[in-house]
Amino acid sequence: MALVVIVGPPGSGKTTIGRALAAALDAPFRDVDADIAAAAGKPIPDIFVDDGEEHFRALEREAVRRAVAEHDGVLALGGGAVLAEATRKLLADATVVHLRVDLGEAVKRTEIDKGRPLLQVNPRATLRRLMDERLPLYREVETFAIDTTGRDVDDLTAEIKARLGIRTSL
Ligand code: SKM
Repeated sequence: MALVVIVGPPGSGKTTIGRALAAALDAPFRDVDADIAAAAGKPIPDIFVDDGEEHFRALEREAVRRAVAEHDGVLALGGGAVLAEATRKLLADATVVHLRVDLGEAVKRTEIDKGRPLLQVNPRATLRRLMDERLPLYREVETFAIDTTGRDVDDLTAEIKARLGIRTSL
């Protein structure tokens, strides 16, 4: 069994790069945000509006716990999943790829996406705060980090695959 977990701030490319990495490894891809929306029967912005962020975080902790237990392959977490100490503990023994990105590029990559409830108001300032607050948490769980700023998906995928080769038999 081999699991590769992808973490990083909004706009770091977790879903895009995670999907490409899974294809390159010939392994299944799973996205915890998609799991949460499917289980709730509604999109994530609706969960935030109807039930609040705290409820979303509880759903997220459970979805991560389940996915880590079940999944073989590449698993992308939501940008805020590492806020939960229980989740960080769960990742202590996993292979975790931390995707980094500059603030300017994260703003560009996320600005047209209405599916990001935390970034609807003042996205640049919000992203800066989230990235500052969360960087130590991503670092705590990472096996290695890779900066995605200005790099294309194929190039990143090849580098991650090469670095994983040392650590996993996937
Ligand atoms: O999990 C979703 C949700 O919109 C919250 C979030 C965050 O806290 O950065 C990121 C997304 O992946």
